[in-house]
Amino acid sequence: MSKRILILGGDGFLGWPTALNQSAKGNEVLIVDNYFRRNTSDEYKVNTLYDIPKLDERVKIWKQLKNKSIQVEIGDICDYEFLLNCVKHFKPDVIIHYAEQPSAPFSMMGHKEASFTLKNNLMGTLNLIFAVKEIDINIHIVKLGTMGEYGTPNIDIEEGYLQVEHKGRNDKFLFPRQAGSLYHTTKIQDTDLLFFYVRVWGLKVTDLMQGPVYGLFTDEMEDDDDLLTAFNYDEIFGTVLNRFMVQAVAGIPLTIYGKGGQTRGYLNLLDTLKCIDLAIQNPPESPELRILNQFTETFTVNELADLVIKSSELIGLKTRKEIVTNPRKELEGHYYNPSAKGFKNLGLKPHLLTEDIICKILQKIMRFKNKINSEIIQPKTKWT
Ligand code: USQ
Repeated sequence: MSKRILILGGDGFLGWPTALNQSAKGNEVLIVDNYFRRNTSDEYKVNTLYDIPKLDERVKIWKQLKNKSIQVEIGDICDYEFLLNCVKHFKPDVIIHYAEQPSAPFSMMGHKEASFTLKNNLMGTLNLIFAVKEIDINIHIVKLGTMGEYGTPNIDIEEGYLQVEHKGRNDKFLFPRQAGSLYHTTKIQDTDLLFFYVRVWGLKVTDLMQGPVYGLFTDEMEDDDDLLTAFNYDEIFGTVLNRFMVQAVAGIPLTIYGKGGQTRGYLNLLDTLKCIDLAIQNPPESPELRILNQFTETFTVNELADLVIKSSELIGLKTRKEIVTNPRKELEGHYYNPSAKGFKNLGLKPHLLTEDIICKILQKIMRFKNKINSEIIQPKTKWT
């Protein structure tokens, strides 16, 4: 049965492909976005790999190609009346919340960026909670959290919760969290807000602890370049593997921050779409903060760089690693063993990272090689 899906932040790297994917599946989609990423990319001169048309134009192209409509509302979810009206009129079954400032480096640039990140992320989440309470408490909130909420503890990372035995007694708590940036801290605070209102009002929430996402391909974006999603490779908004692939194409050495032993859980953009769909298909039946870890495999930064170098060679590109002083404050070698059973149990069949996949993405990036701005690659934003 078709569902009504409201996507907050539907113009972004993940929001746009999610909108197309859910529309292709026959669901009714409304995108809400305030163009934060486009405006900020312009302001900080860190533009995406290629220009993308605005949403009204992109949904027209989608309609022409697939005869499916996607609705669009441009506005800021920190404006409560605006968000409330969107929820009231669209009557969603599910709200997917991507509408946050998503960059760790951005949040560490200075007071202006830190306070924006804090206000934007927490106020957006609070407004969403109140809008759901006011319109329909049964709306399923699918919230994008991050694996970075857990940090890099020296024990196995469970999915959301930890059973603790203390002085002969037992209880279940949210897994201890230790963020590595102000951005990650706001995600922890989002989780706390959601957990509080699940307990007092009975919300139904799926909080997805997602690792860094890579990729550029989804079935729905293949027919027209104007349907491609925003692709950042700069030091502020680009994530590590996407950055390495652009660096390989541009012939710039791969920027390893410090020792390169930092381990994270990664996933292909295709698997993000599948995880979101599995979350939508399997809502919590009663009030719950359900937490799922959303990644498919773990790599160190060095392992990622080696894979990119090997894959580049296969298509005649030459690149190498270069150690740069780590601009961040983080462990550069550590234990990392997170669980990811939840999505496996729901039926996720991952697209694992192979040389073949990297070559395909590299070849796509090569089409835009002359647009790469090498000025925006080296890290400038320092944690301390
Ligand atoms: N790194 C490098 N070289 C680079 C860029 C990054 O060595 O050129 C290292 C970083 O120091 C870090 C690791 O690669 O140890 C991952 O960095 P990243 O920029 O790919 O990821 P991060 O800043 O943690 O944030 C990204 C997304 C964020 C999401 C998060 C998931 O921007 O929205 O929440 O990945 S996670 O990392 O699991 O918290």
